[in-house]
Amino acid sequence: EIWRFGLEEIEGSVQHEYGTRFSELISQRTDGAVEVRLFPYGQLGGLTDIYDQVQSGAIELAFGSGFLGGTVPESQLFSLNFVLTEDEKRNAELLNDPEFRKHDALVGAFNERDLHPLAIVPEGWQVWTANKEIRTPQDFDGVAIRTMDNRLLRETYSAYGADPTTMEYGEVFSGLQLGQIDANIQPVFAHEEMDFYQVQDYMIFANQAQFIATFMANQDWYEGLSDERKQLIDDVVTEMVPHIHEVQTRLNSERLNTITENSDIQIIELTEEERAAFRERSLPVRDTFVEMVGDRGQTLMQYLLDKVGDQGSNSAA
Ligand code: 6CS
Repeated sequence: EIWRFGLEEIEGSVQHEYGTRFSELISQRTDGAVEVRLFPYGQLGGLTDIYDQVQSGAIELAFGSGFLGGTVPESQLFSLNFVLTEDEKRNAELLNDPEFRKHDALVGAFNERDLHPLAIVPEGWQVWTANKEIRTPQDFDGVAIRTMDNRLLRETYSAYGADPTTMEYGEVFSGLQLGQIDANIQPVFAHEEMDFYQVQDYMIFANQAQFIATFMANQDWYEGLSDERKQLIDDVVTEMVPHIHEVQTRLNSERLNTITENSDIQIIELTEEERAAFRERSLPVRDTFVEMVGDRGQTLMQYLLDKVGDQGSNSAA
């Protein structure tokens, strides 16, 4: 039995580490009866090709992140800025608490598109790079920043004062190099492994959001699994929450070292006051999110805001 698993990232990435570990655990616990076969980014076409293939059942499993907004609009929840806490581990636990992960609104949103969500995987802070210093929304004026393809991200970066533009992941390096775009948003490991940092001058930590992907299955395939297999997947994804948190924090910090050793990129960390200016501009985008996706999205966003409560970014400013 083969389970095909489409990744949005290349070998060595957080998603690849996740897939590798998932595959080992599934193989061990089925005594080799199940082989999970990984398809790193590029092998199945572009990002939306991966989602099309898991929706149609051509592959059983896949990751979906920013570009998934076109397929499952509610998943743009994971693109919202300043909603979760500044504690990455806590966010990972919150998102994978069965109360959220198995929430009717989340499962319903994916099921409506022939998908089933299995786990929510934060991959590190979304870090900006640019060819100029960015500390304020005014600094973003006239900056063409590449975002993943969803309206929520475009609205967010417009609110920040930038000119958002969408581009396929595999085209970002040449886009930056040719000057079609001036700025980019990625977790640190991706800035490194895709060589983006080599064509950017500044790296800006605003801790405005984590990069969050959903590990998902084809719905018919998932529903056709035996209870035993479903339980196995549930056990494995649950065990992997602390594991992948450890992996992503280690990868991101190692890759930051690589970046600073191999380039003279300037690292900027925004102060609380500087962050607050962006946070304030992000708040109306929550309403846009609800207008765009309706009740299920609102329920899920409100669930997270309630859980985060006073300790969250929600009330930090
Ligand atoms: O920016 C992107 O399009 C991609 N970046 C990462 C780190 N993962 C997948 C995503 O599609």
